[in-house]
Amino acid sequence: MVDKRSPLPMYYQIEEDIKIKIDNNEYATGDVIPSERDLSETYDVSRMTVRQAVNNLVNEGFLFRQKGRGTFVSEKKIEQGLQGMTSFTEDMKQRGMTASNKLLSFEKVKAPQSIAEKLELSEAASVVMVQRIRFADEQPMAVETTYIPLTLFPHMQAEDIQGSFYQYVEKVQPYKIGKAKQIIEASTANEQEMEYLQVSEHSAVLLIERQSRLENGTPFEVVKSAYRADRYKFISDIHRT
Ligand code: 16G
Repeated sequence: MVDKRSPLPMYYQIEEDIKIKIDNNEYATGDVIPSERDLSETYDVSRMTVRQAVNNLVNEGFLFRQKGRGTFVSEKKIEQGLQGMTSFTEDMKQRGMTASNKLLSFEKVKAPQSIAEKLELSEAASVVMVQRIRFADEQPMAVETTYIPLTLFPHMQAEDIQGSFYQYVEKVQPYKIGKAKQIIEASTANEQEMEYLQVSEHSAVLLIERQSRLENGTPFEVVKSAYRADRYKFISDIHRT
């Protein structure tokens, strides 16, 4: 509940209270939340204050509005740990969801300069460039462009990356995957991402670049992914050293 004597602003307390109700399923995914008028009566505040709280929750992706119908509870975001170097397929399996992919392109091309540098290849070297939409339970979550050195996987075919690439690397080749560097940036979906991720204009996406190495230190992929920010949040444990 909210405390009128608290120094915390009322809109903020209402926001937190609604978040708790979403967390404990009092407001379940897909439910319509009470109207502004009802909420202003419940919390005994002005409609302006309620609107501010609800607007913030809409902007943060906890709620969404539908014209003429009301304000609804969004699906909970997928919480993705940043510790282990897992694959998309493994991440989904661990959550009891089914991963699937739509292969948009599979091409053998000359490595773009920035990619060649990250893969520690000479400029004339060829890479396999793969673009995939990644789905969780048939909902698009991310669109990924993967660059793979052809020298490491000279026989790679489109079918090999139809499923899990990491499985192909570890079981089929087999190589041992070692470690990666990952960079996360905020952005808004471009036209292609809007189409592939089925999100509207100005939707937030998380751009992630992963540069991965085999256990022996050889770079084996550079992956540029755009994850839906309304469906994903990334979590890490940190220690004060
Ligand atoms: C994840 C990785 C990506 C990797 C892929 C392999 C991030 C940000 N990216 O999507 O770098 O290539 O998993 O998944 O986590 P797969 O084995 O299911 O194809």
